[in-house]
Amino acid sequence: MTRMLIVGPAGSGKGTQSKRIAEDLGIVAISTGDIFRANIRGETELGREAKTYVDAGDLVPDSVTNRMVEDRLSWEDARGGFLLDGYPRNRTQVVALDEMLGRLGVELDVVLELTADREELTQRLKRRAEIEGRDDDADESAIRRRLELFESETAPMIAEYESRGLLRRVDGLGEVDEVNARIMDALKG
Ligand code: B4P
Repeated sequence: MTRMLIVGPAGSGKGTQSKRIAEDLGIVAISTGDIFRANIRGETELGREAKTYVDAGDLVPDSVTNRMVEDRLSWEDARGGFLLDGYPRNRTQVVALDEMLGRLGVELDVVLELTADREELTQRLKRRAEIEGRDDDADESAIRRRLELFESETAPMIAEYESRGLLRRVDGLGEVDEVNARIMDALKG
């Protein structure tokens, strides 16, 4: 049974890799970004709440995000393990996740960080904008905002997991298969 997080800046390959890891390990991948986008497309109340933040590359307010994750983690399919993609992203969310896991009586096994340089990240997001048409990828200022927020809000939280001895850092540059092989090695180690 595995309970893990995947963290990294926008474009580092979190979404791409988390689907493959989850399939290999037989656990469910839960992406906060995917849940927001599905709700925006479905024009639900949550989607209406999240849209302006997601489009601008800002973080959706913690109260909304934390509630959504706690609900999702209570589903039956997360009992046997899970891979959280894109959550937590700041200190408040780390504290909230600790509390949620405490209530569920479980602990994290591993936090995987994917790294890549800013130039590569920006290129990947621009390429995806052409293919998938995501508003937050098409807008340069939203890309910049997401990368800045990663540095200011998310990087310090990764340091917290490192000090807990949970962090495995993997180079996200190269072909998708190559990165995946590095991840599987890091998870074995
Ligand atoms: P996310 O959905 O998490 O978006 P992201 O950071 O851009 O990562 P994503 O998973 O999509 O990209 P990936 O690196 O896999 O968040 C979107 C928004 O939702 C946030 O800005 C925020 O507004 C909101 N949000 C989400 N979580 C939140 C939270 N916890 N709190 C508050 N708000 C939250 O891949 C990028 C591209 O690179 C893909 O096109 C892929 O094909 C390509 N790629 C991947 N690996 C590659 C490789 N090895 N080589 C070449 N290209 C590769």
